[in-house]
Amino acid sequence: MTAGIIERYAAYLPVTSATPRVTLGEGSTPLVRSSRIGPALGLDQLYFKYEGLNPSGSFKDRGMALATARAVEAGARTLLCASTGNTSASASAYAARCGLRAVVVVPAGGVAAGKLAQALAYGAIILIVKGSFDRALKLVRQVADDPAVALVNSVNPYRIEGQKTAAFEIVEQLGRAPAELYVPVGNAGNITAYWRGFCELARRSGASLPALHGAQAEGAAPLVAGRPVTRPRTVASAIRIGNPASWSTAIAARDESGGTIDAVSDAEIMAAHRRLAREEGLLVEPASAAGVALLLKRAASSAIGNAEPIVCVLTGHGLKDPQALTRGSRVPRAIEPTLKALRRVLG
Ligand code: AN7
Repeated sequence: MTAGIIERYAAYLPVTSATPRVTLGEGSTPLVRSSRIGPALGLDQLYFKYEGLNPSGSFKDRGMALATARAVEAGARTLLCASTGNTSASASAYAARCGLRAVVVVPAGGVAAGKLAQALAYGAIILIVKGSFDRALKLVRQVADDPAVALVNSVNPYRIEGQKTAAFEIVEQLGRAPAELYVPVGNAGNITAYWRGFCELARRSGASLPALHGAQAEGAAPLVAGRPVTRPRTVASAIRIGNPASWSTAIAARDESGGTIDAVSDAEIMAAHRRLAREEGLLVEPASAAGVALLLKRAASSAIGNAEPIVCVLTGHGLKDPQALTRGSRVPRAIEPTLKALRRVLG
């Protein structure tokens, strides 16, 4: 049996022996060495942390396992969140697991089909609001005083604590800390959590610290602009966020690590998305390609030098957003089931 993140990392998490070991088998995701993108960039040690292989298909499951466990321990009956999709899918899954109710608040027209389907299938109550993710988050944050309702957005400190285990795993898998880590940034909980995880390891075992490079979409890049974006726009719906909750900790992660937070265009995101699928066999949703797009951009301007190993975090699975996978492709027509027709294709 695969132990979940609470069981594996209890010593480094805010849990006691009384905290339920809630798990769907999250974490323990593969660190896949690049086979073609790395060599094309002259990078020998480029890796992808494939977080899309978590139980609900995104990195959110790490923090959600812990947030759910602590909610159960505190006697909550409902998990509440605002979401661009993956948090809602994850909260819905863990709520189902524990016999809790999930109430997820999502922006109208702002969630990829697979994620909405997940929340429905897991039995969540879905509230579609006329407004952005930022409005939805502002709304749910107002329900802070009801002990029966646990808010499980990354403003919940257990989300960040659970999520930091991804940094622990990367160091275990590499046998050292990477020199650089690339991660997409939306509400900025993930970059915050990685930095906390790496810093804790450095204190505990003297591991070195990576430079963190956060990628925002050009049309939704408040941390790059230095001010909130009222109408965030990008093909990468997961990171269509204009006013990140973990703003100051993301900036601290950037500055303390000697990294960057930079914007990539939708075209760059979709080009990276395509290369991951076609050159690596790694299917991700558009937001997850943003970190790789930033790596490609920095490599093109020779900003990387010989910093290795490099890890790109692939945050969500490609099947989350089937529409994005088939953009610009033609679905093939049916052929006769004859050898002749097959040979015509094989050449
Ligand atoms: C695939 O689900 O905000 O910077 O509500 O789904 O920690 O927000 C999702 C974010 C990156 C950005 N990649 O992470 C939500 C939500 C994927 C994501 C991010 C998200 P944060």
